[in-house]
Amino acid sequence: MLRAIEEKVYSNTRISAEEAVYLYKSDDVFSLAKMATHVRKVKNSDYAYFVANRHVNPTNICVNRCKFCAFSRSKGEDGAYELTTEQIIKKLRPSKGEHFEFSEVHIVGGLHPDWPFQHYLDLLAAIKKEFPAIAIKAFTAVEIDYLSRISGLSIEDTISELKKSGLDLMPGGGAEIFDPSVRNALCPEKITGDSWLRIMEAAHNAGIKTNATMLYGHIEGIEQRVDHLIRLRELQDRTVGFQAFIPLAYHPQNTETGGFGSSGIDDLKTIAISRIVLDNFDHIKAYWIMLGEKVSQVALLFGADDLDGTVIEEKITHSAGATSKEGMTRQELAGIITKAGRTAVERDAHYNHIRVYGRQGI
Ligand code: V47
Ligand code: SF4
Repeated sequence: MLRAIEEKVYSNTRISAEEAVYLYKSDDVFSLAKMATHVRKVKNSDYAYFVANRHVNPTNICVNRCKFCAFSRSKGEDGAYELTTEQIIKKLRPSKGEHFEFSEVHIVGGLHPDWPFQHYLDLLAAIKKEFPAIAIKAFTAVEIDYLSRISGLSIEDTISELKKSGLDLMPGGGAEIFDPSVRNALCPEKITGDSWLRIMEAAHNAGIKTNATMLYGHIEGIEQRVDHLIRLRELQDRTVGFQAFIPLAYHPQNTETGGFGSSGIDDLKTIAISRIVLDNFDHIKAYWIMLGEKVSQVALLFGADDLDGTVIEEKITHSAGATSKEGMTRQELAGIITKAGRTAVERDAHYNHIRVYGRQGI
């Protein structure tokens, strides 16, 4: 079967779900890396991207309390927090003597029981007013569904109001695993996989590009991962609205789900199989926060073309035991990309090139 799959991949032909399952079950990671590298090269040459971004989580108070999430708290619980709009704005201002400008702010948070829809609109408008050049990538499909329920607006009108206030892009979180049996066991309060896909389709139709994710390494099986990828591929065929796919390596510490998390081999296989299956996605991100710097570097040889960004402050994975740093400088990111043999490119939120680095990472 491997020969038949290789023939398809090297002639830029789509592989089936059964073939993707076969690749997952194979130990031939070298053939996998070679195939994924072929796809990556056709799409992105030797470029490997990063973005000067900052993550902000306005609150960890969440009515959903997913069992794999160590970040969320209930209202009044120890460790629960809420940031004001002013506190968020302050995080985006360069510190004294610094000329650091972010291209992108990534905003996701818990589903707060009391904040009205207007609070979110005001937050977007305040950021846009002070930082018109920063692209706002905010709110997962799960948050959009929640905002639609608290505002009483349709999904389409909710997205349209957020866009009018400054929303540029949406991140890919909340997808987890679409399969209902896994989803019900992990996060019974969360919107279904079908709803997640429907909301992304609405965002794409409104001209908002989004990302897509898959949380792997918990209780799911290989078939359920592949089903997840195929459903993303089908939606992308219709909308071409996804920018990047980001496999999210589950971190088990302090979670109700527990377990051990993924292995390095599983991380690399998942990157490579995503690259091969998602032939209609331009970018596959190796999110260095979750994979660590070294696995992310190797992931660049397994089909990834993007490491995400400077991030600065990361709470979701670090609450669950991540041992990576919380942020990296542009120079550090360019350095690890260059040392992996790729051409480092600082991009903006829309993948326009800002700076192409030389072979020394400078
Ligand atoms: O939606 C929650 C996941 C997501 C855990 O779009 C966990 O550019 C691992 O979506 N272990 C948020 N993951 C992160 C996310 C993301 C990150 C970077 C870039 C982009 C992008 C999106 O993190 C959540 C959930 O799926 N998550 N708990 C955990 N214990
Ligand atoms: Fe809430 Fe998101 Fe954590 Fe689920 S993953 S509990 S929706 S913050």
